[in-house]
Amino acid sequence: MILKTVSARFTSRLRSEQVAAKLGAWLGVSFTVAFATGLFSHFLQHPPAWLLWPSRPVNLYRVTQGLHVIGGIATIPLLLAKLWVVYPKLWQWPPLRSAGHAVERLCVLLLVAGALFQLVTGALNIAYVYPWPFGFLQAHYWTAYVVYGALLIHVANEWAKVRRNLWTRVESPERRRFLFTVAAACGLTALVTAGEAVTPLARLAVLAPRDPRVGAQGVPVNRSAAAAGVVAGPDYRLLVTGAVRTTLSLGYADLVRLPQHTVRLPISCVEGWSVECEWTGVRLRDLLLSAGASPDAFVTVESLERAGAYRTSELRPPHWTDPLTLLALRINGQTLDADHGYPVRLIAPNRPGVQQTKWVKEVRVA
Ligand SMILES: Nc1nc2c(c(=O)[nH]1)N[C@H]1C(S)=C(S)[C@@H](COP(=O)(O)O)O[C@H]1N2
Ligand SMILES: [Mo]
Repeated sequence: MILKTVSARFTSRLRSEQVAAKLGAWLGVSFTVAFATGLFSHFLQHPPAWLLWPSRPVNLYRVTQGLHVIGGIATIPLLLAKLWVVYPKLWQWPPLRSAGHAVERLCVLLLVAGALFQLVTGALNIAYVYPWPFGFLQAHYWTAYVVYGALLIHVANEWAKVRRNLWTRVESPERRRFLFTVAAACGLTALVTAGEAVTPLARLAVLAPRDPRVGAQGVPVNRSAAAAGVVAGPDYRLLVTGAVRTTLSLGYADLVRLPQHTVRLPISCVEGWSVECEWTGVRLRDLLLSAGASPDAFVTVESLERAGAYRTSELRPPHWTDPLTLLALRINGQTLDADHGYPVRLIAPNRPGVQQTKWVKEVRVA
C-alpha cells in the first residue's frame, strides 16, 4: 500500500537506470579529479619528510587547484541532478532486505551526505563564510577519504548498471534533452567561475568570490597588511640565519643593490583564484649560497606578521634552488604595496598561495 502511493508520486520518465548511470559516471570522473587534486594540494602543504616536490611545471598547482575548485563548483548541479533522479530509491520497500543490502545502503548514505558536505563546505569556504564550529581544512580533508571510499564501493556495487548503460545511446529525446541540460548547467557554472583563474574569462566570473583584476596594484589580496598587523619601518632588516657560514642582515637598500631578476609567476590561492604577475627581486638561491647554505638544506621563511597560520613557510631544495624563486621587491614593475608584502615577499613556482609568504623578515636554514 505504502509502496503504491509512493511510487505513484514519482512519475517522471526522466528517471531511468540509464540516466542515473550516465550521471553517476560523470560524477565518478569529477570526484576522482577533486580527490586527486585535493590530495596533491594537501601533500604539497604537508609533505612527509622524505618527499621533495618538484618546482616545475611552474603552473602545475595553478592548474590542479583551479580544477579542484572550479570543477567542484561545477559538480553542484550534477550532484543535484543525480540525487533528483535516484531520489525515489530512498523510499524502497522493504528498506532493508538483508545484511548486505543494509551495508550497501549505509554506504550510499555516507556517499550522499559526504558528497553534499564536501561541495557545500568547499563552496562556503571560498566565499569566506564559515558557519560551522569545526576547522574546514581538517573536515574537508578527512571527509574526502570517506566520500571516495564510499564512492569506490558504490561503483563496485553498481558496476553492472554502469557497464550496461555507459556507452549506449539514449533513445528517448526527453532524456537526451535532460542530460544535455545538466551538462549545460555544469558547463555554465564552470564558465562563470573559471575567470578567477583563467584571466581572459575574468569578466564572466560573476560567481567567483575573487576577481583576479581587483586589489592593490590590480592583484587580489587575501590578507592585508592591516589585517596582519604588519608595519615595516625604516629599520627593517632581512636576516639569513641557521646553518650558514655567514649570517646575513640586509637593509632594504642592500637588497635593492643586489643583482635583480625578473620572472613571471602566478599566485595560486588554495581557494582557486590565481593570477600571473611579473616579479622582480633577489634570487633566494643567490642569497643562500652566498651565505654558505648547503644545497640540500631545508629552509623556512618567516614573516614580520606575529600570528596567523601563514606567517611561515618551508622551502625544500627543488624550490629554493630554482632560479625562478625570488625574494621579490617589485610586482608588475612597481614597488610592492604593503598588502602584497612590502618590503619583501617570497614568490616561487608550483606552490600554493599560502606558501608565498609576505613581509619576509627572516630566512632560516636547517
Ligand atoms: N605572512 C603572510 N603571507 C601570506 C599570507 C598571510 O596570511 N600571511 N597569505 C597567503 C595567501 S593565502 C595567498 S593566496 C597569498 C596572496 O598574495 P597576495 O595577497 O599578494 O595576492 O599570500 C600568501 N602570503
Ligand atoms: Mo591563499
